[in-house]
Amino acid sequence: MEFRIGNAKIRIIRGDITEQETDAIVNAANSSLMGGGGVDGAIHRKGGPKILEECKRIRRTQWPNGLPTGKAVITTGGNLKAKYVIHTVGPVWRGGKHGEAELLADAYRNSLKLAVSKGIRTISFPAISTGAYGYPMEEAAEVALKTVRDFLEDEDKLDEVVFVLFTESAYKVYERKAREILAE
Ligand code: AR6
Repeated sequence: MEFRIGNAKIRIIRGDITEQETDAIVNAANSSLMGGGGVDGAIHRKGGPKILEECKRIRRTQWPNGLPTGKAVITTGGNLKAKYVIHTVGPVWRGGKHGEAELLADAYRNSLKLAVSKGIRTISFPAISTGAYGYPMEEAAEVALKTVRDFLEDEDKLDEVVFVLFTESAYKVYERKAREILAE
């Protein structure tokens, strides 16, 4: 499924983010930047040790106490097809009244800003926070789609944003929400 916002394309696909050939893929990391399960585990496994080395350097030099929720940093893509990995930390779902939506929007927005600042033109996102962090898929999809749409409306330096959904059910939720949110 495909939408156009200004000069940019938004694509929604079912797949594995580690297989994407966009300039960058986004990692749903945790504050430690030392890896984990889900998307994070898959990226480090397939991307190889260079990614972790750079994450360690970022911890030493930039974020000694860990990357705060909603912020983003960038490393090499190592052995991945994508040249870069942008690591961001989504919020843990605590019922929805603890600023989760704003923090999730920050994670998307700061990833996009960092991409533009590095000259990246195509980027893939997983459904940040919707696995181990428990964010409900419907609410997360709404935040993701609206934040990316608003960003692309003000910015012409990105050509393509891909939402990569791992399961059929997640794909279906995004598809339905995208028809509401992205269709003119
Ligand atoms: N490609 C695309 N999507 C995937 C993939 C994949 N290869 N694998 C899982 N998903 P999660 P979070 C989906 O748990 O909720 C890690 O341990 C998955 O179905 O990866 O932000 C980190 O280290 C779900 O919809 O990220 C953190 O500690 C979505 O990706 C913590 O989990 C996100 O699930 C972050 O939790």
